[in-house]
Formats: sequence, C-alpha cells, structure tokens
Amino acid sequence: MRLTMLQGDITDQTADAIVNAANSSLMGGGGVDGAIHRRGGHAILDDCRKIRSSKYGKGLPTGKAVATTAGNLGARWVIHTVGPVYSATEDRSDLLASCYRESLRIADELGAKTVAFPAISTGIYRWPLEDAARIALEAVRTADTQVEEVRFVLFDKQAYDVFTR
Ligand code: AR6
Repeated sequence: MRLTMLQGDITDQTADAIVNAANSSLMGGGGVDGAIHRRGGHAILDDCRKIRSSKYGKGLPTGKAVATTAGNLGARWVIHTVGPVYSATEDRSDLLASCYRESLRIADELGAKTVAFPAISTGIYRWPLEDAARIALEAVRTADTQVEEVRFVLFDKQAYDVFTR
C-alpha cells in the first residue's frame, strides 16, 4: 500500500472514497463533516437518512464506518466513521484505530483502491495531533486491506508537519 500525505481540503480530492469524520447521528456537523455535506450535496444526507432508518437506528457507533454516495464530490463513495471524543482520563486509542481499520474494511467491500482520510478526532473532538497521527499511521500500516493508496489530507500546516514527521 502506498501512503501519501498532503495539506489541503479533503473535499477537493479525487479518490475512490473520501472518509468523513462524522458523528453518530450521521446528520452532518461542523469541520470535515460540514464541508463534505456542503460540497457533496443532499444525496449524501439522503443516503445517511436511509442508513439511520435501516441498519443504524440508534446511530453509528464510535469506531464503526458506513458508506454512502459521494454526491457531487470527486469520489464514488463517502465512508463515514465516528471518531472518539478525546479523553485525558480514559484511553480511547483503540476506538480511534478502529475508525481507520473499519473504513478500510468498508473500502475493501466496495472495491475502492484509493482512499483519502482526514485526521479523525483531531478537530472538534480535540485529540492531540501527535498522538492521533501515531495511532492513525499505525492502524493504516498494519491493516489487512486491498486498498492501494491511502492519502492523508491534512487541513493545516501544523497537522501536515506532524503527520509527515
Ligand atoms: N479537509 C480536511 N481536513 C479538514 C477539513 C477539510 N475540509 N476541515 C477540517 N479539517 P473535525 P472531529 C481537519 O472537527 O475532530 C463534526 O461536527 C481539522 O482541522 O472535522 O473528528 C462532526 O459532525 C482536524 O484536523 O472532526 C462531529 O460532531 C480534522 O480535520 C465532530 O465534528 C478533524 O476535525 C467530529 O470531530
């Protein structure tokens, strides 16, 4: 698997699948989630509603992932995953690693070969960047997947520097 990193807005990317740092409601939010729904259009929310009324009536659990159309984005699918909120008193690292593993598992189910990830949980969910980068890279490197390229799309220079280091 090829691992690439770049600084930018994930909604500008062309890939088979773009991963969304969602919340369990799947009904949108701020950060990456807001940008993806804004740019991708209502088709994404329509699919999310279908998922909520079928498989995940109580919401998508933390650490799990599901796929929808990518609407107007330059991808075939958006894979929505729910990162854990950072806690200084409870180790939730495994849930964060699970977001990456489960997203890649869904990508394999879809046959997606190129997948773009944001730095899950490092925004509104406040996970410290250095630690999040270590967990993300370890999870992706050790994943058993057919995905050929994993691209980390880091929004600002600080995140890009931490991930590349
Ligand atoms: N492209 C790439 N990265 C981005 C973009 C973008 N367009 N926008 C922000 N980031 P966040 P979380 C970076 O907050 O911490 C939402 O309300 C950002 O700088 O998007 O997992 C959801 O609905 C940060 O490094 O996701 C949830 O409620 C990283 O992406 C909650 O936020 C993740 O920041 C999820 O919080």
